[in-house]
Amino acid sequence: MFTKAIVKQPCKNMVKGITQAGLGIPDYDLACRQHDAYIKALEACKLSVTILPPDEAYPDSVFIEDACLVTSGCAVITRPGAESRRGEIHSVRKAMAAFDLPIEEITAPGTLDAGDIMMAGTHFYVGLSDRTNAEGFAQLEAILIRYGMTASAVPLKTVLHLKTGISYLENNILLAWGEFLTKEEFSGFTRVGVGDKEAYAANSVWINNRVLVPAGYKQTRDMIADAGYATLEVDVSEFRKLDGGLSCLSLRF
Ligand code: CIR
Repeated sequence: MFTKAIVKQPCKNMVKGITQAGLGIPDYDLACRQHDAYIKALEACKLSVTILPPDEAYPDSVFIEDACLVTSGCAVITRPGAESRRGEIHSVRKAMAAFDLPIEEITAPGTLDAGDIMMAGTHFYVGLSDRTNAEGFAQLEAILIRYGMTASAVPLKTVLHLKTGISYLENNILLAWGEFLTKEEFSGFTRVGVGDKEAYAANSVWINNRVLVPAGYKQTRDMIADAGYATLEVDVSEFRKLDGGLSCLSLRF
């Protein structure tokens, strides 16, 4: 179970964030309202939410998940793969210091975006992507082993981040789209398959037996409900315009 979350408010410069979505420029005011509703959804899942102020120096900093992996044994400050995002780690490191967890760090030449990391119990699947390199993975694995956890690398083909296409819903259930429907390393899980039209909803978030699902993806929401979960829809259309999903908007621990 999770008890806490950390989020970072969107900054006006989010309109200059990195994107390949081709869905247009996000509406900042609407993004702020959606972010407020996202925080309420986390609170509805019984999380106590720490809200960090916006930082205009980093257009993508609202996607706080990429800057830190929080586990039960330690927090790992990452080294984001995109140059423009490297400095996002400073405010996250400062915020993490308020919690009672040892803080570890990924160093050069390693790169790691925590959106590439999927936690399944004490095992962590790590996507090797344009943002996360083999050195970043090796450093993370060495850290996790010291805390009694394990990791394995998953080379990615089509997605930005591992969790763009796959989410662990606990109870051995995976929500999976595209390349993740057939990958051998996930064959031991029950896979709930997301169709191409709803690919964005493959990034849904399990929190304390509820699952946050992006608004507007009815088929996926119904499949998650059929798997036995209470679902909570959250509209994140403005963050989707920057290739960001539901999980990217918070650290949960
Ligand atoms: C980026 O390209 O880095 C941001 N515009 C989106 C990051 C999304 N984060 C995630 O999937 N974990």
